[in-house]
Amino acid sequence: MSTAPSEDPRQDDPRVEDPQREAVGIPAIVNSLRVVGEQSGAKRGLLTLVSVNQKQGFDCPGCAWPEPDHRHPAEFCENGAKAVAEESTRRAVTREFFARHTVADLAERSGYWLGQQGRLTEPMYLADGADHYEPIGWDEALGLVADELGALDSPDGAAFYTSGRTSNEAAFLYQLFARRFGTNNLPDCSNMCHESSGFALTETLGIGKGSVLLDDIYQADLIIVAGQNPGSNHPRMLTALEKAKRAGARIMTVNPLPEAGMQRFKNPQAARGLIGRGTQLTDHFLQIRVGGDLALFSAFNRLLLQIAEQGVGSERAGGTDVIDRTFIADHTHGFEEFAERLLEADEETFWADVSRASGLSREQIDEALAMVLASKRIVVCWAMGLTQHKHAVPTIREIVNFLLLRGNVGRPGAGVCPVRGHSNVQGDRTMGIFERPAPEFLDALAKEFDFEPPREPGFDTVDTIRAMRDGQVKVFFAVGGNFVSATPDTHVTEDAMRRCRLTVHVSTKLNRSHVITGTRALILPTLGRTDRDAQKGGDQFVTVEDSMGMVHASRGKVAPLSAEMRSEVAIICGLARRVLGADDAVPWEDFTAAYDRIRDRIEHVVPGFDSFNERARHPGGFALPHAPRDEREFPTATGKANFSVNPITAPEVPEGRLLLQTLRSHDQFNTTIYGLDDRYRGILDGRRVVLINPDDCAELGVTGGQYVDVVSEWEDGIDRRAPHFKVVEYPTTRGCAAAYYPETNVLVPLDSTADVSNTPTSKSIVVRLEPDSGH
Ligand SMILES: Nc1nc2c(c(=O)[nH]1)N[C@H]1C(S)=C(S)[C@@H](COP(=O)(O)OP(=O)(O)OC[C@H]3O[C@@H](n4cnc5c(=O)[nH]c(N)nc54)[C@H](O)[C@@H]3O)O[C@H]1N2
Ligand SMILES: Nc1nc2c(c(=O)[nH]1)N[C@H]1C(S)=C(S)[C@@H](COP(=O)(O)OP(=O)(O)OC[C@H]3O[C@@H](n4cnc5c(=O)[nH]c(N)nc54)[C@H](O)[C@@H]3O)O[C@H]1N2
Ligand SMILES: [Mo]
Repeated sequence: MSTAPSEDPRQDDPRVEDPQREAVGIPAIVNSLRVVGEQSGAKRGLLTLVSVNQKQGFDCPGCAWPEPDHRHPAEFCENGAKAVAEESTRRAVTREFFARHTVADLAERSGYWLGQQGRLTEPMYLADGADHYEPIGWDEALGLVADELGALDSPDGAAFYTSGRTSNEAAFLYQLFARRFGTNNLPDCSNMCHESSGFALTETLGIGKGSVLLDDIYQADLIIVAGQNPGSNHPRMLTALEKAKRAGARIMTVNPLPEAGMQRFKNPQAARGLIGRGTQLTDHFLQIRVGGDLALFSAFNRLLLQIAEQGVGSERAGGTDVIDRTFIADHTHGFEEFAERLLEADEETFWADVSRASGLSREQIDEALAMVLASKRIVVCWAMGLTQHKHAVPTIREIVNFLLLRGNVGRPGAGVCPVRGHSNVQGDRTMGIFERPAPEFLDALAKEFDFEPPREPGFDTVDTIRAMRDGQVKVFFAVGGNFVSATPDTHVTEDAMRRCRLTVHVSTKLNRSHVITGTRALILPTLGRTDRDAQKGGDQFVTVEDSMGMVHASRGKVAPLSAEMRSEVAIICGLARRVLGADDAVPWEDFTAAYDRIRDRIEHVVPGFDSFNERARHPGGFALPHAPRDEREFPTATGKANFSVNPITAPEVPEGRLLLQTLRSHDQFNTTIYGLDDRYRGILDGRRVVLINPDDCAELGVTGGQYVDVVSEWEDGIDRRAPHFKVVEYPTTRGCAAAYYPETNVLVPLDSTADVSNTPTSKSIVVRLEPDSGH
């Protein structure tokens, strides 16, 4: 196996082939078995794989796509298999490993190499001025964190980060601990991910989550997949889309890239997928400009309003009313203002704006609209292609307008479907991991645990980086994740981390955040989703919530690699006791002994968790209530679903520049690199590529195969440079480019964030190309 051993960009030399036109099928199966065999050994690997997503098994640690009710014996995908293999690996990072490698040496290695070293197996400590991490006992380690936290002037001098693999039980206790300690500084990966969806949906529908269940996907007439690459990032979604198509749905895909997964799908769980031609998924592909979705949905909405104005019976309306006036009158607010403002501009100005922002022709949009008009039940799915822009929140609000116009919320086969990333990122938020908690949540927490939680909003991810940079936050504590590699402006963030007095990571695998440290640092090894979790009260299970609000149990099966690894719950409870003292009234030890006791408390605090312990044991779990979906009730400020006014805007790109989006390859899970291939896009054996339209290459005077530096431009006038990227001539939209994250995070300015949600604009960065600087 080739492992690029160092951070040195010059060692990366990818090969380029033609992109593929279909996804999954036999190559994916072969690839998953290979990866699992390499990491875990054939037997442990297979034992693990057969338990993934089974009703008595563990939740796949990969993405948040839900499990169908009738499970296939192999309810996992190639990338789920890789996620499982990464976690259940037999490779171990031991004290000898840390004795062999200085921290400076590890900081020179690639993230890929670090991850490949295996599971972390005992607590390690980096003392002030030391070159090496050294073993430390759990008591001493937790005592050290307690001392540093105790020495802060204010609880707000600490930040407690969460990544989305944390279980509901651990997340609930973690936020309880942070708030009893006295801060709402609970940044999480959501801040960089679906925060824009959360804000837009809360404001318009009253709940920041999706409004569809899997059955709605199966019953839809039209599914619009915008800004998402499910073939790599939510592969089991392709099975659901295939099932929907077989039931008569049509699929519209909106993306600057023709992603293989959305073209032809060969279902690995069905014989026809192995030997047949597979299923053509996309019926209509809108190859949009990066950042053009607000313009596209505004165009749909204006056309719908115009047809509606022409009246029932007009030819284009097909004899029926194209908007659902009863639904609008009974359930929504703000329709008149929305309609008036959208119809305000004259035709010419409006369509010029749409064309400039979206790059789409009027014909393409009309063709798409015909599909909309032909569909009674519409679901819109989206992911990072929509959320990581300056105007992400208005874009998603406009999608809500689009669905509300035809009453496509709160009835079968229709609704909003933000497709979440990490397997429990949605659950963590439900459990109160949020820097801006709702007052009702804090009230319930206060009552249950008899204390006064802080009410001031805390720092989100971007504000945490600023606060570390400015010396306000001095202790950084993370449950999961890889903060320095996932966040923007890598050099700024790394300097900010180095300014901390103490950085602590509760982690399964080694990553860059362990080697870019504060004055002192700790690595605390934890059990993952696949590991058996034995406590005083016997083997424990945890629960997670998927992207559709289904909560279910997850039971680890694999014997942990070392007795020194502790569960997240045990670590958080141990820390809470040390920090809050022997007198603290919360029974932290009891919680560790039996997680049922945590679930009893969650039931008292979080709505929708009645009889939690009983229902968590139901095979398949239970659905959380969702008032808009279940009752067409909208718990917003107006008590109705809110239409909103979202003037068209799109990123401005000066002459000779490109608009860069940073995305995932097929062989990674966020900052965890599984391998160096992006099979569907035809990129092999390397990652430093920049995909550019051949016509743009010609105009910019570069050719495929040539190496360039990518330099971003931002209003602060600082040039941020990502050196040594191979140009790949690729069928992306004119004026746009694409390259992988995290290599390109150096290009994303810390201050370039989405309005309202403060999410870094990882999908729209203005860049220029310069000759390869060779370093
Ligand atoms: N195997 C695997 N699974 C994963 C992950 C992983 O890294 N690996 N990550 C998990 C996480 S945390 C998340 S959040 C999800 C991410 O899932 P995705 O959002 O699918 O991930 P990205 O690779 O960021 O892909 C963004 C997609 O949006 C498109 N796009 C970019 N800009 C625009 C735009 O302006 N408009 C439109 N319409 N499209 C655009 C890109 O071309 C690409 O197809 O996946 C989760 N699942
Ligand atoms: N430029 C750019 N930047 C981005 C994005 C982008 O599209 N472009 N996407 C953003 C998105 S959507 C997200 S969600 C973030 C992701 O940000 P993070 O969630 O911070 O990053 P991950 O890479 O998912 O974290 C991986 C690490 O988590 C640890 N880990 C894995 N499983 C477990 C577990 O069960 N328990 C514990 N305690 N630790 C575990 C391992 O040590 C592993 O190294 O990145 C964001 N950053
Ligand atoms: Mo994410």
